[in-house]
Amino acid sequence: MAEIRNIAILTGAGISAESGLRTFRAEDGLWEDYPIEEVATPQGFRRDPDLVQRFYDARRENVLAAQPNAAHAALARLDAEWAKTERGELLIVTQNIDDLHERAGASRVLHMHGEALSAWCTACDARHPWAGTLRDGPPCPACGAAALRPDIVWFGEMPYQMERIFAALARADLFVSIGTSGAVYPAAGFVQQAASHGARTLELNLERSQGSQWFDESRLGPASELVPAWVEEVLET
Ligand code: BJW
Repeated sequence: MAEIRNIAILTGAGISAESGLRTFRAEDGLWEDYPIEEVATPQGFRRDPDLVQRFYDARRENVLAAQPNAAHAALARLDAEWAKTERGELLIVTQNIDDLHERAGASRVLHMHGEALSAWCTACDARHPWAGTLRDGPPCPACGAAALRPDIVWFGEMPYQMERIFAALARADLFVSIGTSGAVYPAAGFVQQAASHGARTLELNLERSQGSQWFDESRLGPASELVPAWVEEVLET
């Protein structure tokens, strides 16, 4: 195996499933109860802000009640060990809006689809840490306007920090995708981006994702088992 220096990791809802947070596209997934176009688009928010605020108020509560699992802990360990050895860069790009990577102790985490525990003021553009509800229209702590929305990237909106992500993918020797279905772009295209720059690509998932054919290797099983085993392997190289 070629020497691994730079690692880019993409995580999705599957890594938090064993922490009790629902995924989106499973038979019992979130989109079964809440149509995507109603709760995860700017048009849906304009049509029925109360429904969307209630949906994310409930998601925020679930996030606060959840605890990191063994997969989050293993990635946090890898993050810390990789920094200590100074072998190269590491970035965890998560599509998840929960803060379980951070609570497990990871520090190099980028939330490309936003964060449940953040509110964004559409009047003054300020962002605020937010643990409470938004459905009652609280004032923005910066400008006072009742214009706070969840700090979430909905369909048709630009995911956060794409330049930083593409730079990390271009430098990666190893790209690992964990617990994501590969149904949503641009994240679904990261495997091809990384491979086009020469990275080895690995997916860790309960079942094959939609883009499984693009990976050099797929390992199937629960993240709480696959991720700690893979981290152990990488740290031994
Ligand atoms: C386990 C497990 C266990 C379970 N262990 N594994 C036509 C073609 C191509 C693209 C488009 C198109 N029409 C529109 C688009 C673009 C659109 C898009 O991709 N649409 C698709 C539906 C086709 N994308 C966008 O609009 C994005 N913006 C954009 O593209 O801007 C333009 C741009 C241009 C150029 C460069 C960059 C940008 C924005 C997407 C926003 C997504 N937002 C959401 C909701 C907000 C967050 C929230 O509420 O939480 O983000 S949608 C939802 O899906 C959420 C997730 O982050 C995202 C991905 O889901 P994920 O994580 O993969 O979950 P699941 O449920 O799908 O899969 C779980 C997986 O885990 C499964 O595989 C299980 O097997 C596995 N699993 N238990 C291991 N224990």
